[in-house]
Amino acid sequence: MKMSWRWYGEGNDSITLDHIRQIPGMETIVWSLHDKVAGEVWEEERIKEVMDLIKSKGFNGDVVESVNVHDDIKLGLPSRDKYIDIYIDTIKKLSRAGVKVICYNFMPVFDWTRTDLYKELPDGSNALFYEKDAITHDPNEMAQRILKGAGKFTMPGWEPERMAKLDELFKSYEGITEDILFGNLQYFLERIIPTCEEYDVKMAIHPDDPPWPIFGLPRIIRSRDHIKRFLDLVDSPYSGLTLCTGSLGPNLLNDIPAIIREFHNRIHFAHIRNVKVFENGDFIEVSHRGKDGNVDVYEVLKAYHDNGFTGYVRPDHGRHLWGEEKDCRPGYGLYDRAMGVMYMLGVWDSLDKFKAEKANQ
Ligand code: DNO
Ligand code: MN
Repeated sequence: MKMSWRWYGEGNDSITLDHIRQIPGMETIVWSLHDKVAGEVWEEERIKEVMDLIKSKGFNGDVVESVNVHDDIKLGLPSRDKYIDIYIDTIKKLSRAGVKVICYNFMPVFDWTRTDLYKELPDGSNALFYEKDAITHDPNEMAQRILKGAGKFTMPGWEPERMAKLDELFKSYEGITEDILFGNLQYFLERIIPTCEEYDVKMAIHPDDPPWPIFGLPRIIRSRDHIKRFLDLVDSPYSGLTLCTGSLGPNLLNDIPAIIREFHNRIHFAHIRNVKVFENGDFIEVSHRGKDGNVDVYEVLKAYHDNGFTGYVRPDHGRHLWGEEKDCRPGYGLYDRAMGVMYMLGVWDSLDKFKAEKANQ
């Protein structure tokens, strides 16, 4: 596996490339042009600028998270072709700059959804929290809560301009069922995957977070069966997965190690994060240590290791520690994610050793 770190860019992240350089084992910076809204053209010079900066610090910039998909594509509107053409243009430009994997999602309206960005844990740290009952309220209220919590940072999927038009957006999704959304996703993939094959860029869809429908909106990447249905839409290795344990984890019926073992050939990017699920269905993000939550991170890593996984992996969200929430993006502080990296490397190195010892016996 290749260890990676999501970085929001110069001046847009409290963490610098110089900080990231000091985390052991770090090879890849996961980046994006975060000022671009879905459907906007990405200029070649801007791409080169970021890639040059990343390389100047000794990393590669192989993974982009995300190139966001315009709502018209998800809705299947006639204007989708124009936006798909722009998407294809971006894939070609990213390929020319050396990018290997593009992470994206197909969640209607919202990206990951939480009801509280700073819920205190018993040890005094705080983390992203999802309260099941709070979500039945007005989505506008939810959006305001998130925007307020994010402070000076704009969060992908929660852009204030989009949130201002929330009622309109919700209206346009009326009547969009799971089947229709799958159909629109298939249309998108059938148009882009030939370019991905030609330009050697792998697409990696991110699961829906949380893994169930919210506010009456369908969510289609949320279980083993949904993933299977997705992979069958376009049966090419270039149409693959970002397997996010924190997104699938809140549904305890999702056997994540089994999903990894079944679909490892199509997983290009692994997001690893732990969640603690409460009896009433609420959940909170916790440390990467398996024992701290409901995701057995050891078994997750073992499933990858047993299958010789060589893709990219990153710590996903982390808790906010030692007061860092005052100046970091929600879920994207330095300390907990850095400890998560060390936990994962520790498990991985041990698995390597066990394997070597076994081979020598
Ligand atoms: C949380 C994050 C997501 C992810 C997007 C990809 O799990 O990994 O916000 O970046 O859904 O498009
Ligand atoms: Mn994720």
